[in-house]
Amino acid sequence: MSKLFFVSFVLAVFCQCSTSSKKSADSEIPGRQWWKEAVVYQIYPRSFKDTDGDGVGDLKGIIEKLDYIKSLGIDVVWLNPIYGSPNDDNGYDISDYQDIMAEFGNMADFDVMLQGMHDRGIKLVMDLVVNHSSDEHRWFQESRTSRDNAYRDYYHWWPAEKGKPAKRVSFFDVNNDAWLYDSTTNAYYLHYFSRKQPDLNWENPKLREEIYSMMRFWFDKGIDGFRMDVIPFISKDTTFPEITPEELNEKYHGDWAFFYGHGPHIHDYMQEMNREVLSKYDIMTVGEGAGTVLDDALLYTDPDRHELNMFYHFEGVSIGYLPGKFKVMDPDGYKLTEFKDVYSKWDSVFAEKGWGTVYLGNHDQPRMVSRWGNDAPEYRAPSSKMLTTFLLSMRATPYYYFGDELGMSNIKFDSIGDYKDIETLTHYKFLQNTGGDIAEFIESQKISARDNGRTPFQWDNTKNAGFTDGTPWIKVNSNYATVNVETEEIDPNSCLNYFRKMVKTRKDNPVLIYGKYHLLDKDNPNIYAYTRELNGATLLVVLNFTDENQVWDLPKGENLGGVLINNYNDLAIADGSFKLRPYQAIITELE
Ligand code: TEU
Repeated sequence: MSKLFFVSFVLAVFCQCSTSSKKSADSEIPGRQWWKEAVVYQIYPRSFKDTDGDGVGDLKGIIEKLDYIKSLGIDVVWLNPIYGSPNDDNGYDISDYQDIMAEFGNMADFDVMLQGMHDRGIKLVMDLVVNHSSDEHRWFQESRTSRDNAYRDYYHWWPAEKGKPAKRVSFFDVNNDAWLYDSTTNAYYLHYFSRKQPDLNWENPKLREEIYSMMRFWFDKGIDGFRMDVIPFISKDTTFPEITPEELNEKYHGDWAFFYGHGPHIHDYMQEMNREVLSKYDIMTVGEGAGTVLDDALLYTDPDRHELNMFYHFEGVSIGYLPGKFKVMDPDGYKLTEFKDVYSKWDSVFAEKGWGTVYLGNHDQPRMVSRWGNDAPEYRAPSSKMLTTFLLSMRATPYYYFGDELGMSNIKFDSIGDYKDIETLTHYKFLQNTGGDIAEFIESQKISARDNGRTPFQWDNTKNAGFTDGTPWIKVNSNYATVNVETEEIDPNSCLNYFRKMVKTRKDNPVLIYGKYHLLDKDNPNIYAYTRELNGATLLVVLNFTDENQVWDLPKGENLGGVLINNYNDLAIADGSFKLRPYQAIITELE
């Protein structure tokens, strides 16, 4: 930028206070639903707050922190699985769907927690994990005893006398093999995930009825919805045909998840579940759209099809990894143009029907600031706030991951010994067994490993970040000395207080929820800019995704109105251009 241009800047100073745009009257918005207007806050209970000193978070810990959760302004809590489980995959291996995991507490604690949320106007969404159960579930224990057991057909068995079953890959197996031989009945059973997560057989109507009755049990207790784990995977062609590598490449992008996500009866099951259970309650549903593509979006979410309210795609979180490698980042990072393209495409698919979701972090992802922003000390806070601005200004229900409101970042373990996650541990063993590149793997996991998002929540700067008096089940990030609730509460410029402001800004401005999204300056590799427009009110969102100052020209003929939010205390505008600081994010009115 020329010196001349620099000096010609007029520095306009705006406070970070948010105003609301006047023009969009709520009554004029068609298709309103509470779950479209909700901000969902995801809590990984294992790492939230421990009250009994065993180093594992618990339901009493959530109860203790309900006022904190309320203070964020969020509407819905999504809890990862809290059911009976031997924890091979941290609760995604369920041994009793109608009980509470002993480490987390008991059903009385659950009832108090649910009531406490409802008393505060917060809704609770639970995790529904029904593609598989634990091998310690009573059904599987029965199923494996004999070929004529009443529960045999609750799972997928392949009799060994028919030879080896056709190849299926597992995501969490040291051999990547989804079939495991069981000598008791001389048969193989199917497990897309770990050996301790056998896949349930949805072809069996008795199994489906068991699941529906379990869902009714939780709805009758008063929960407000389900997030449905790998729900597209539940339907399988139970003849288990061979899939050739060519077929996998041509039809399924060379990725088994896309094959698993396109079973023959998936929409029959979704519609049956809706008819039998979901339609009878005022609840919300969101499917984890593993293995789905853009064309599937409306099949699941078009209200006329009576399936789900929302589902979330994986296209966004897959950007920037090298093809053919397991979650290894491109050394050049990700391309913002690709990022914009993906989120714009997933906005447009819901332009007329259905409704989207947006997320940058969850328990399967690294911390959003490390993956999508910049966790260097000087940029951690501004880039966290910038990403928060993005998530809460899109036309989609935001799913916001606990700890991101503090700007928590990746722990970046140096040693495999620090990891707890079955995904990392099995992949490491697989590489060891097959002579893979271990050093590359350890380095790449510092960016992409799931455990980065699972470290304990940082409450204060006392021992273990105030998470536990015992030994935490996984190490605490050492940056807890400064990145924690207590410190951020009293700092008006903290990530925490910015998150609260941004939630309020979204609530105060229905245009940020329902307004039409329009991408600007599509090819700009540094700036993500878009407008949101509803009933004559237009807001402009401008996000600097780089660690450098950027100049961005206002669209011709547009006049700026008030600034709703800004992640810096000042904003430079001159001669029709913004001069944005590193990771600066602003939302202004356009008049
Ligand atoms: O994740 C499903 C899924 O697709 C994962 O394999 C995901 O792609 C991977 O974690 C990314 O690294 C769900 C749950 O969210 C996950 O925690 C479980 O481990 C998995 O299902 C099995 O239940």
